[in-house]
Formats: sequence, C-alpha cells, structure tokens
Amino acid sequence: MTSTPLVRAFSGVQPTGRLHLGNYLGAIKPWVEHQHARENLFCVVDLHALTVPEAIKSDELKARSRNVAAAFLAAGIDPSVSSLFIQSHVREHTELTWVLNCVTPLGWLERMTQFKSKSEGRETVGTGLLDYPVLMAADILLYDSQVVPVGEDQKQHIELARDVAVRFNHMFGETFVVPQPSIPLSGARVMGFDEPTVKMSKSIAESRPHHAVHLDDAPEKIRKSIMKSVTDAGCDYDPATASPGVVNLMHVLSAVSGEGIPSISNRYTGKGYGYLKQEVAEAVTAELAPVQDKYRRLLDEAGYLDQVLAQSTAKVRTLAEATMTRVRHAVGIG
Ligand code: AQP
Repeated sequence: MTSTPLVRAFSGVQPTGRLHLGNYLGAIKPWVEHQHARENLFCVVDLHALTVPEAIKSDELKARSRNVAAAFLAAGIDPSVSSLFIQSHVREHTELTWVLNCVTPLGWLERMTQFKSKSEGRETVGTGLLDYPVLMAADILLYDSQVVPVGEDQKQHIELARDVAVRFNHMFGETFVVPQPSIPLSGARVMGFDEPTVKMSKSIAESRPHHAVHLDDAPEKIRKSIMKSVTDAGCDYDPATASPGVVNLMHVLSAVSGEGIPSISNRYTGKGYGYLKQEVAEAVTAELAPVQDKYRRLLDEAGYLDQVLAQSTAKVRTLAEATMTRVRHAVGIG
C-alpha cells in the first residue's frame, strides 16, 4: 500500500525582537496545531532581519535567532516531525534570491505595502528592504513548499512568491511548485493593545511597553497590558460595529480558547469591558505559562537546541541542494 505524501509547509519568523502574541496566535500556534498533518520546515529568518540594519546589534542577532528557535520548540514544535533551522545556515537561500531577482520586475516590489510602510519617513532605505519579498520567495520555493502558514500581513508577499514561481516556470520550464498561503481564521491580525488600529509589531513594542504582550512577559505584565488596552466609552460587542480594541480582544480570546466570536459577543452583551479584559488576561496568561516554562528550560540546557538545529539543517540542505541543481540547470549556471 502506498501512502499519500504529506503537504510540505514552510514558514518563518524574523529574529528582529522578542516574539509577541501576534506572532504566536497568527503563526506559531496554528503551525503547532497542524504539524502532524504536514511535512514542516520552520525557519528563523535572520537574513530578513538584516533588512533593517539599525534595528540589529551584531552581537545580539545570533542570540536572538537562538531565542526564536527556542520559542518555537517551547510553543510545541516537535522536531521529530518538523525541521527547525536558521536561514543563514543554508547558503542556497541567497543564491536562489539572486536568480529570482533577475526575473522579478522592479514594479512588483515597489508595490508591496510592507515596503511602503517600512520605508516611510526614512532618509535612505537599503536595497535589502525592497528585495525582502524576493528573499521570502526564495525561502519558500527552495523547498518545493506547497503551503505557507502566515498571518494576514504576509498575504501579499505570498502572492508575489506565487507570481515569481509562475513567471520563472514560464521562462525556463517547470521548476518550482507554486505555493498557497494558509491564514488562520482568528489571530490572523492581532492589533496593538495600546493602538488597536495598527498591527501588533515587534519593532513598535520596543519603545511602547503596553503595545504588545511578549511570549516571555511575566504574568503581571501580561495582565497589565491587557487591562490597560484601549477600548471605548460604550458597551458594544457586535463585531460589525464594536470599536477596534474590543474586536481585537474578542479575536484574541477566540484564538486562544477556540470559542467563536458570536458566542463571545453574546456572553458579554450588557457587561462592562473590564470583564472581557479580565477573561482575556487570564486566558493569555494560562496559555503562555507552559510555553514560558519550557522556553526557560531550553535556554538553560542549550545542548538540546543545538542538536535539533544541526540535525534539521543537515536535512533541509539536501532539499535545498536538489532545488538549486534544477535551477542552475534551468538557467545555465554552475
Ligand atoms: N500582529 C500580528 N498578528 C498576527 N500575525 C502576525 N505576524 C506578525 N505580526 C502579527 C505573523 O508572524 C509571523 C512572523 O512575522 P515576522 O517576524 O517574520 O515579521 P512581521 O510580520 O514583520 O512581524 P513583526 O512583529 O511586525 O516584526 P517587525 O516589527 O520586526 O516588522 C508571520 O507569519 C506574520 O504574518
């Protein structure tokens, strides 16, 4: 009897700062939930972190990459079914990026909303920031990934990866698998607790203490940030009309507990927002407690983490080398 091969999924997180609840609910938690139904490659994308060089102190980047890898394991990534590695340890990511750069029209990159928002107000912008989506396309296409689980903010980049794959295949013959995004229903866009009209973000959280809940925050800090979260003066839980802060809290609760938004909205109708905040704070604290415990243990006994990273890197390198052999042959290099 032959078994159907599992769908291969690739996803990554940048080591640009401490991971927050948005990274956890939008990306890591859904990865963990689906990992036994897929073949998974989880990557700490440190080359992406270099696109904002001033945010990175070189002595910190290595440590941050390890911390993100430890957070993946702590959140439940199982290395017996998932590969966990650091992007810069597999050189083919940069080689494929160059090849893809040469087939990607500049206009496609200039249209990316993340490039526009991250370059806004800056005097100079590194070419790497513009090229970020091509590096991301290379990450995905290098492993013949069929599915890319991400938060909603990355949807446009996945569409670009698809377009690049189709264009390359058209120019040089069938070489790449065309990937699909996989976006969770709840938690796909967690908003800042201090400003619920902007996406919760690592870089904003660096300078605003109650913007985010970090995965390694103490329980008192988690409660404080959620209890202080911005709502409004009314009492509206209808997801169609409620203020962004209330909708955000309901989505966070739904993503953590699995309860649907209509049910949460019904339960709270007629009650003050303080009750909802209280429940969200308790649910998030309880959800993160075992993750935090395991995270501390993993960083204390680093040998296990190094072993997982080394084994995974060796495994994924084989896949990357096979793809690059095809690509070099298709374009006539190497
Ligand atoms: N607020 C969010 N809600 C839901 N999902 C989110 N993700 C990020 N923010 C949210 C998802 O987390 C994964 C990893 O993201 P990333 O670190 O690679 O890049 P990012 O989206 O740029 O994350 P940040 O936190 O906003 O970092 P900075 O401030 O450094 O740019 C992705 O799947 C993303 O969708």
